[in-house]
Amino acid sequence: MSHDDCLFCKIIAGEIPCKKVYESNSVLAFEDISPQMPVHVLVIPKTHYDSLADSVPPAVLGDVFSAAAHVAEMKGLTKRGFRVIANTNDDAQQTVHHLHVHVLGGAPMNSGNP
Ligand code: DGP
Repeated sequence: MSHDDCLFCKIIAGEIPCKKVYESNSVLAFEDISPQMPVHVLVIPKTHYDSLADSVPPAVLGDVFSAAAHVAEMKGLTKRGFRVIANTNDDAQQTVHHLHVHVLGGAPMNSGNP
């Protein structure tokens, strides 16, 4: 189900452009518009869920995390390592309320990185 006022639903619908990295029947991965690391890709389910706290079916989470691992491999991050982060609701400063994970890597990280 798509939400009319959701930015990421608009990206999925092709109404807003993105730099696509990977796509399957159930997920889309694209470059973050404001990268915080040399590699910063967002992976989103094509079905709208507000966040990780939105009773997301395990199959959807599996597809999202499998795609995150695939994107990390595509970007050459597997050997050196990478982070997968899901900011969830206000305390975590989630700004786009469509479930997404950030795939971050390409340089050493510490606690100061996202
Ligand atoms: P979060 O804080 O976890 O909700 O992260 C949302 C991310 O979405 C943030 O890193 C910036 C990114 N973003 C926001 N608007 C756009 C957009 O229009 N296109 C792309 N590619 N990324 C966006």
